[in-house]
Amino acid sequence: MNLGKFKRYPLTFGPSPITPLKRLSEHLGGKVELYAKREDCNSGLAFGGNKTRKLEYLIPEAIEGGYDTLVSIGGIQSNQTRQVAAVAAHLGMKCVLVQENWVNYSDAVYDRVGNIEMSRIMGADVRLDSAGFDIGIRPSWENALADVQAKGGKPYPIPAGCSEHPYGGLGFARFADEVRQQEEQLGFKFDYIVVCSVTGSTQAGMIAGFAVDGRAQRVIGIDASAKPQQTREQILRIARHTAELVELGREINDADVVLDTRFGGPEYGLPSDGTLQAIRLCARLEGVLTDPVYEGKSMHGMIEMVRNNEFPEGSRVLYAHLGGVPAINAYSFLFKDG
Ligand code: 1AC
Repeated sequence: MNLGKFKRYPLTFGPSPITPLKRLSEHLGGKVELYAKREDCNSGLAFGGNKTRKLEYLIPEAIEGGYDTLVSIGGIQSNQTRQVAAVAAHLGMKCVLVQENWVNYSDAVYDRVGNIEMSRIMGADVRLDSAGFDIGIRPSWENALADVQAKGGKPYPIPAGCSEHPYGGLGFARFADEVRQQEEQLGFKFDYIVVCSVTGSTQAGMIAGFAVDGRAQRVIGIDASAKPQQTREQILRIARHTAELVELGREINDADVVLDTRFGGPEYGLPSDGTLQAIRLCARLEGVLTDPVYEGKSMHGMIEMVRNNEFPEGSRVLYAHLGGVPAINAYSFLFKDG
């Protein structure tokens, strides 16, 4: 894999830590060892997260091209937009964020706390839009790009989750290399990697990156879009493109995309009872927080897979914590009793 030919602007602290989830592993019977790779604390920029890792490969183009405004999109509680706002502030750029109405949920202050609150504090121009959930290229975002241009600015386009950006998969291809280096220090290899998927480039990058040592199909995506067909198509397309970019030397095929669709419901952004139970279990056993939109769903998936003996005994499983926790503030009603 040739990642070295791409410029990378460091926004993260360095390799994100891998920590054992010992008490959760024991609680689930002790036959499988669970670990977490902590993208939720990968950077000092507004709590970081998976998008910060992806942005490292987009930002060189934005700087070298003389762009002055980062323009991105997500739901009201988007982690993507919070991380783009942080990077813009860090670099002294302007930031325009389109926040669509992706989630059928309205806690009293849903549009005022958590991610969106932080983006506003960091100075982003936050624009609410009534359009519903869709992970593709959105007219509202194209309008925002045109608006910046019409006002004399030079907008740098960053689509939802960075996913449809040509370099959107590179950050998580590099994640695989980072894991390989950490495995050398740990003295063992992970048998499975569990990751939440919605817009696709996190899993896609991992597929390309772990294909290097034959583990593409060991990346278990847990769908949290509740529209898995679109997510799956996007993962495959981005993984293929990323594999070509990094000169993987082999095609990514349909079988390389493992996307579990059992845990994404009832809708994007709405937790099931299982999601909420998983959030509480992991929080109470490990002091590790997850959220109702992303990591709570992948945590639920991993816990159920252990309970159902879907991982062979003795497996070491790496849970990718992508850093969606700031959204939890917007769901305070669900946790009013803990
Ligand atoms: C959907 C990209 C996504 C976010 O946080 O906005 N994960």
